[in-house]
Amino acid sequence: EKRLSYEEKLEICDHTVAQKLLQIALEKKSNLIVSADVTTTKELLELAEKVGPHIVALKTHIDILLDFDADQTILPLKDLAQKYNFLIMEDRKFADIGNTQELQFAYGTYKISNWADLVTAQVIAGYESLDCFRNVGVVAIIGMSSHGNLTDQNYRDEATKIALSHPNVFGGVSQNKIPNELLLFTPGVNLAHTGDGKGQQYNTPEHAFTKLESDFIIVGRGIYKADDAEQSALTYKIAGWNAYEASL
Ligand code: UP6
Repeated sequence: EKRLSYEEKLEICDHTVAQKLLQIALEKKSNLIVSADVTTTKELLELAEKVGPHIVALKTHIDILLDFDADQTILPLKDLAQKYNFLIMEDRKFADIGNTQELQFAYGTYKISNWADLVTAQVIAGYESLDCFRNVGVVAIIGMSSHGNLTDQNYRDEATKIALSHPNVFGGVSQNKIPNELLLFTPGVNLAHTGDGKGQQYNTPEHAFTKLESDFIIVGRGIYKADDAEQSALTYKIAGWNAYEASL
């Protein structure tokens, strides 16, 4: 299979969230998603303000915030998303039966269904566990970046079948190629390090686009830990876009 451009992906990925991400990518000439793994609302909003112009989506782990408050956290974040034209991707990695996921998605402190444009979900609980994510786009966890993970080829093949067949799913997180009908999101990207001493394994944007034919890179510490997060976001944005163009 030939590596498809974002324009070509627009023709075959018809989920509305996939369409939005691809359109933003083309408008901003960016395939960068920043992982905002910070623990206060202030840091989250400051980061979003700095990197907003350069990204297609901001990825959150909303449950690591010490001071989450729907009005103080989500309303200003939504404003920034609109101002800078990016989507909000909650990296919840749901991994339970459908009924429990439905509750985790819409209830509790975070009420993710009220604000996330897309969420990540494991597919370990099977096809029907994904039925509850109706008003959102799902990125299925197909393969993980960490050392010693259990997502071997057989697991990934079975996970890919679920991702391809479920109408709520439009993409996958993986460190391997996935079919063209899905958008591929690749975390574990860092230009300065090969690991974090805690199992994370890093590759370069070139690896993601050329070897994996990825569509979007996800960068956390490479950007939010940098002295100048905005400059670093720009560096990864340019590296990601150049690597994408070189891979065509
Ligand atoms: N993430 C991975 N690997 C996966 C799936 N998700 O690293 O296989 C997520 C992590 C983190 C981000 O939960 O939020 O991507 C990577 O951050 P980093 O760039 O700081 O390592």
